[in-house]
Amino acid sequence: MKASTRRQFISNAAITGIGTILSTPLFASILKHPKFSVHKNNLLYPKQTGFMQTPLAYSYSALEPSIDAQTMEIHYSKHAAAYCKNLNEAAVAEKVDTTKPLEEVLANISKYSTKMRNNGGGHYNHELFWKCLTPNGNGQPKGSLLSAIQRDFTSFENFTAKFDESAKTRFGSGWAWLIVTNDKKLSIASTPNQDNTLMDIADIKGFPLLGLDVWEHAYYLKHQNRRPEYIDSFWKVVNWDYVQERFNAIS
Ligand code: MN3
Repeated sequence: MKASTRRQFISNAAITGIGTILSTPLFASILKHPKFSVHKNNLLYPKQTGFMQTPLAYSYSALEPSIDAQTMEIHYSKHAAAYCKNLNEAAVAEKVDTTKPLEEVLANISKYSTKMRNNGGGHYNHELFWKCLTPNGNGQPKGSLLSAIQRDFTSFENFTAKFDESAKTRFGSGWAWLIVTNDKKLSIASTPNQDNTLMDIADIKGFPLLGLDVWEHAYYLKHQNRRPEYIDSFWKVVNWDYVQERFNAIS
């Protein structure tokens, strides 16, 4: 087989593989939705400059006293920046088209390197996390999201209790998630390291609406070993409007 033909064959095979996973209703609806296209969602932007960090919509100190300024600054400008840099290196090495949604890579992450898994997940998770936070958190979801939470967890209090449990019991480093599963139910999941529920290797799969970073780097300066205290603080700064926006995109 000529090199150019082989390249085309490999390329076609890759597209077919992506197509199989993305043909599930959940992923198909996410990727088609204009809010989640690369250029409009402001989550992964802009075209032809790779995967970039979105500027924070608030200052480092804006989430005080729930999350302190020094933690936010180090978390955003060091930890998350490193995931972004390493993701872009992996994207070059593994010939990822960075004009396409990162969700496509994550949905096929078993085909990529560990570096891609750790940093593709790390970048996506943190970009999501910053948007899930706001200094103007009002503590409660509303409308269709609240209805869905009440439908699937009986009450908002039951939901937060289950989410708290998931976040507290994640051993070591990882994330707690509120997700929409393929059968359009809300569910809670937890993933280790920088994995997330979009990944084909995840135990529980679904589209993440809300994520909480429970790595110690996210809370140790202020809350030290008191992860439950950090989780309580998190609820005071959740951006329910953004969570609702993500829910709308796949409802
Ligand atoms: Mn983090």
